[in-house]
Amino acid sequence: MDTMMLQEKLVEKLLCPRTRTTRQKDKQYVGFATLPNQVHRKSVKKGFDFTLMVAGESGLGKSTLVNSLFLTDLYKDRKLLNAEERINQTVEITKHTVDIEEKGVKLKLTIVDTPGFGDAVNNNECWKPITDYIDQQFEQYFRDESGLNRKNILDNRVHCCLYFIPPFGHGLRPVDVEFMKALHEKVNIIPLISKADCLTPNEVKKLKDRVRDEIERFGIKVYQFPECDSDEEEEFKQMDKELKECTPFAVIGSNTVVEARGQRVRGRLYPWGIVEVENQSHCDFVKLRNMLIRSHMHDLKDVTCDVHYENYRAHCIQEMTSKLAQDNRTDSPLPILPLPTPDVETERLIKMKDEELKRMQEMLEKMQQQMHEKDQ
Ligand SMILES: Nc1nc2c(ncn2[C@@H]2O[C@H](COP(=O)(O)OP(=O)(O)OP(=O)(O)O)[C@@H](O)[C@H]2O)c(=O)[nH]1
Ligand SMILES: [Mg+2]
Repeated sequence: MDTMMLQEKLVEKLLCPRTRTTRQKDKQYVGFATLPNQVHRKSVKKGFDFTLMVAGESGLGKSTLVNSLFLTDLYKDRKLLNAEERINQTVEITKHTVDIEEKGVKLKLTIVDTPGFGDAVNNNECWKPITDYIDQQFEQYFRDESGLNRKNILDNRVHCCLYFIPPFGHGLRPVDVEFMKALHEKVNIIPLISKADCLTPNEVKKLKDRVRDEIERFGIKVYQFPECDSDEEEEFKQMDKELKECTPFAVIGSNTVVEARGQRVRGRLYPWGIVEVENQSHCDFVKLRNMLIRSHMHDLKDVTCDVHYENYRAHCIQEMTSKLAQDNRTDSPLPILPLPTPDVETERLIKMKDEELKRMQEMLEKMQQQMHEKDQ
């Protein structure tokens, strides 16, 4: 070995004694096995977000329930309206955001509370402000996604809508059917039987059966719980089965804490006893909360993104392309004037836009082809 080589070896050893071993290791171990951890760490650091909407007739306990759901007083500044003000109340959608942290995991929860319908004499198209709101969020996302700054998009799309059914009737009313049908292509609907403390267990069962039948009969597409994998543990399978059988969840809400069995619990105090919101033999509140937060949040977000938003996007692209085709067909009566030469930056932006449009066009063609294949 000549002096040059010896010197090189010495320098390598002195400067980075661990380099060789690391390199040798790298040969057998690329390191991507840590990717799930990295993704997990990144999302934990960034936090999770979820947008939940409530809808249904006025006075069914929507605001009370969302307040009970996340153990936060969303409405501490709420001013109670007197009867006169209630009559004049206009439909106004309010958005509350709460940051919840549990064991270092952050959740940014957005609640979209919609004042209930039924206050106005004419309830025709009472779902319109709600469908418009959902569409606006899709539109905003679509704009941001097609724009140039795609990195920091604020996602305000509604991931789930809890639809409140009154406990008093004999099932769904025509307005419930119409309302849910107006929403079902746009958002994941989870129907709830509200104020379940008004019903006996037998009545709850009867009403649930009836609502389930009617949902099927009227072709309302409510959120479908995903099938449980066959290799899941028995306990998990059982829980999943119980959850599905429990729908539509019968819920009770309360913003007051009462004393029951020597403990302070969220409940409603009546002259004949106490109904506890979180007692599983009193209502399905805990099942609903677990489902939303623990087990199905990701699926609700995935369905929003992959089904509802994709439908919206495909519709938009279709409209854009047909407008483009129409514009191309109409002969321009204007004389063609020489255009000023765009600068480099403008040219770059135009090129990017063109590529984006081309990608959309290709996607649209692919979707149309898939739809065509499905129809055959
Ligand atoms: N019995 C019973 N009453 C409830 C329940 N949840 C709420 N309430 C009561 O029902 C009334 C209306 O509750 P809200 O939460 O304001 O109803 P809402 O659906 O938000 O009403 P709007 O905002 O007008 O659409 C209040 O007096 C609540 O205390 C429940 O589970 N059972
Ligand atoms: Mg309310």
